[in-house]
Amino acid sequence: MKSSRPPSLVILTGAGVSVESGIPQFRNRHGLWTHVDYRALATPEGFAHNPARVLDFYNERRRAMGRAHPNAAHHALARLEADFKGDFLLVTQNIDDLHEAAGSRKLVHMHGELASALCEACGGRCRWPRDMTVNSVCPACGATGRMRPDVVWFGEVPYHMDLIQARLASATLFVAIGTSGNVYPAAQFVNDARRAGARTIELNLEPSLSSDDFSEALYGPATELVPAFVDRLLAGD
Ligand code: BV8
Repeated sequence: MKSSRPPSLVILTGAGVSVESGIPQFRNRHGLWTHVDYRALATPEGFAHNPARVLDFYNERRRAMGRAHPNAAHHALARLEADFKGDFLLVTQNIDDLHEAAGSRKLVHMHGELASALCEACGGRCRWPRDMTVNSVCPACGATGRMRPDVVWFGEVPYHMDLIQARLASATLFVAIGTSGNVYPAAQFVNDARRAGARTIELNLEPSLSSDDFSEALYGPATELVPAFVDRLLAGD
C-alpha cells in the first residue's frame, strides 16, 4: 500500500550490521554480554564501582574499532542515503564509527560513540581516539580522572530521542537491520512507526524478539541482504 505522505525513511541498525566487520555482537554465544555482566561494565553504577575496569573494557573495544573497516552493508546504507528521494535518517545503536567511515552523514548514535569522550566535571565532549585511564585529563576544563566514554549506559537516557520520535511519527518506511530487539527504547521504534502508518521491515540473521511487530522480514547476513534491499528500494519496490 503506497502512502499518500512524502517518502520518509527511518533505518535502525544494531550490532549485527558490524559483525561481518569483525566487531562482536552482544547476545550470542560469542557475545560481549554473554561473557561479562553488562551491569558491571555498561551502567553508571558499574563505572562508579570500578572505573579502571570499565575504561579498559572500552579501550579494548576502541582499539578493535580502529582495526575494523565498513562492510558492504555499511556502504549500501550510505548509497541509499545519497540516492533516496525523501527524508532519510539512520539511527544506530552501535557505538562504532563504521557508518561514518562508509560515508553516512544523516546518522545519529542513540547510544553514543566510542570515539567521543565526556567529562563528568564540565559536561564537555571531545573526540577521543586513544586509551582513556583514571588519570586522563579533560581538554576543556583540565579536571583529572573525570573522563568517561561518551556512551549511553543502561539506566541512562538515549541521545537524540526527540528527533527520532519526530521522524518515526512521520515515517512511511521503517527498517531495522541487525538488532535483536532486546534493548529499549530502540526495540519499541517499530511499533511507533507502525502506529504512524509506516511499512515496517526487519533485516536480520534470524528473527528478533520483535519480529512479530514487523510487516515484512528478510533473513540472512547483512552484507548479502542490505545491498540487494537497497537496490530494490531505489528501483521503487
Ligand atoms: C532507558 C551502549 C529511559 C554501550 C547500550 C531496569 C533499569 C533501568 C533500565 C531498564 C531496566 N529494565 C529495562 C530497562 C530499559 C533498558 C533495557 O532495555 N534493558 C534491557 C537489558 C532489557 N534500557 C535502558 O536502560 C536505556 N535507557 O531506558 O532510559 C528512557 C527511555 C526512553 C526515553 C527516555 C528515557 C539505555 C539502553 C542503552 C544501553 N547501552 N550500548 C555499549 O555499547 O557498551 S545497549 C547495547 O545493546 C548496544 O548499544 C547494542 O547495540 C544494543 C542492542 O543490542 P543489538 O544491537 O540488538 O545487539 P545484539 O547482540 O543483541 O543483537 C545482534 C543481532 O544481530 C542479533 O539479532 C543477530 O541475530 C544479528 N546478527 C548477527 N550477525 C548478523 C546479524 N544480522 C545480520 N547480519 C549478520 N551478519
